[in-house]
Amino acid sequence: MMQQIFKAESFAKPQVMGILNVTPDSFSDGGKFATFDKALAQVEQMINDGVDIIDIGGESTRPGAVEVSEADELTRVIPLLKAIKAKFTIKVSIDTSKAEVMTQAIAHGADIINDVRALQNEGCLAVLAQSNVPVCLMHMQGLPRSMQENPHYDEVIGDIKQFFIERIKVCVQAGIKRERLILDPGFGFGKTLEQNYQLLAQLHQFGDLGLPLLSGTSRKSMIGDLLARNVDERLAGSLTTAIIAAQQNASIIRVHDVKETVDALKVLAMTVKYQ
Ligand code: 7PM
Repeated sequence: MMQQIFKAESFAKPQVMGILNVTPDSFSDGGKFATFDKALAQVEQMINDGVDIIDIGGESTRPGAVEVSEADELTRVIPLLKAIKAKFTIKVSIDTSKAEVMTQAIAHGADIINDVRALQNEGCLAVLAQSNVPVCLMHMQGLPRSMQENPHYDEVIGDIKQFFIERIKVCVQAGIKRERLILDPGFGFGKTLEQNYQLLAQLHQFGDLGLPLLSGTSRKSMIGDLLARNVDERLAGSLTTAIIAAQQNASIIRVHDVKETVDALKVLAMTVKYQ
């Protein structure tokens, strides 16, 4: 097993996706980048730090969160997407579950649609079928409001793999090419601490689906609860999870701390040729 994970040709350096949260209640940036100019400055900083993709999220999906209206999400996301595309040359991913937000995002040059609801909301499959944009299908058990109350799986890896197989089938039937899909087990979305770490340890098991994997653990409770650290004290834990995911062939690592993650992944990449 280890042999397979660490074989040099089995993984290239993953892409770093930098989180730009534009919701005022964003849990770890605390509304720091609430204004437009500050968001653009944050994008420029992430680009200088070596980011590959900027992920813009207009809807807070934090456990216990309430829903954001379509109008609010459009107002938060679309002008920012337009400004980033006008000012910089960088890939942008839009974190949304709403068909209308997806439509407008694609029309304004979004490079990836990142959907924590895996295109299960009304109209989403049809919107994506009419485009050629890659889409990240994330697994979530339950809904943000209550998903952490009592997560249950027969077998966490097997259950999530079944979910992916089903969503891949539905997407392909709707006219979304398989090659456009990215899979994400959804750390923290209806999983206990133990389940999150089992998923992280066994991420490579999703490799047989033959699609790129995205891993998003940055500053999450699985780190904070294990270490008893506040959100501003989770960097070491976050970097460790990024490396563990990268060693198992994750294609995209979604993070808050771009500079530090890029450094950590460069150190890892330097060892790959000797494995
Ligand atoms: C508050 C708490 C705000 C938690 C935001 C979050 C993922 C994602 C999020 C993920 C993909 C965060 C989460 N997490 N999209 N969006 N994968 N694909 O920690 O793990 O950023 S929101």
